This record gives sequence, structure tokens and C-alpha cells, in this order.
Amino acid sequence: MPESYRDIQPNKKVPAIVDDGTVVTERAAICLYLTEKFPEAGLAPAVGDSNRAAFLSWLVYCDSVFDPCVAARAQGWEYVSNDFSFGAFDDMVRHLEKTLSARPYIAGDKFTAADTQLGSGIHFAINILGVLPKKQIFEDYLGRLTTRPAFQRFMAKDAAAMGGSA
Ligand SMILES: N[C@@H](CCC(=O)N[C@@H](CS)C(=O)NCC(=O)O)C(=O)O
Repeated sequence: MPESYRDIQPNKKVPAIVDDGTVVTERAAICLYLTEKFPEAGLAPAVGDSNRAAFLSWLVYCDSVFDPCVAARAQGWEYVSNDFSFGAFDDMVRHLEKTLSARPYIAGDKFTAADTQLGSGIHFAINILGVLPKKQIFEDYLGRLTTRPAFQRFMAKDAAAMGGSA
């Protein structure tokens, strides 16, 4: 990634989008930006919908709690929950399990943009980092996400972009 990319993303992280000259960074902000720009896609409960609070909470939780808990565990850090805003790994796993045992998607009965963030995070934490337990409840959740036609279309586009085939 060239140094000049810092003008778009100061920490040289992906993703970042430029929409009509407007830069948007941070995964949660990009999700919100896109759900607001394309409301017809139906990827976020509307303002006033009873699932809106869960959607917002989980969208932010992915980056502010799930991700740092997983990274700390992958690095083998020992720490006290009170010392860090993201708290304890085991509390995070319990929260995930409790929520996913109550509903098919993280913010309710419908797939939302929060599932794109949590799903990719759970997949990475289980299958790449090996720090999240391979529990059936997580496998079932990933199964619901990866069998969606939109996910299949994304994978085909990704493979084509990488020069392979679907
Ligand atoms: N706070 C950023 C973090 C994004 C992030 O962790 N990006 C990773 C890939 S998922 C990355 O760019 N890694 C490459 C690197 O750090 O050099 C966000 O939420 O968008």
C-alpha cells in the first residue's frame, strides 16, 4: 500500500471508500454510510424499527469489542477486563452465543449490514486465527450467511477480480 494511501486512510487500513469525492473510513461508518445511501437494499432496520438499536449496537460492537478481544486473544495477552474498554474475551463469546441462540441474524430475523461485519469476524476468528471455539451455533450462523445468493455473487465477483473462476 503506497504512503499516499494515508491521505485516504490515516492508518493505512482497508477498507476505505471514496464516493463522489467524499472519503469514508472505518468499517462501521462505511456500513452505515452505504445503508443510508442505498436504503432500497434493506440492509439496515429503519429509524424507528424495533431492531434498529440492536443493529447499531452490534455494528459498533464488532469493531469496539469483538475485534480487539479476538486480537488480544490471538496475541496471547493476559489482561483485566477493567483495564480496557473492550472487556473480557469470555464475556464477548457469551454475549455472541446468547444473542445468536435467540435469533437467526445478529440484529433480528433479517440479515443486515451488521452480519457482514460479524460474519467475517467470526469466520476469521475461527478458521484463520483459531481463537474462537468452533461451536455449532457459530457454524450454523456462518452457514446462514454463506448460503445467501448475494454472498455467492460476491464470492464469484471476488474470484473473477482475483483472476480465478467462481
Ligand atoms: N479500524 C479499521 C480497521 C480495519 C482493519 O483492521 N483492516 C485490516 C484488514 S481487515 C487491515 O487493513 N490490515 C492490513 C494492515 O494493517 O496493514 C476499520 O474498522 O475499518
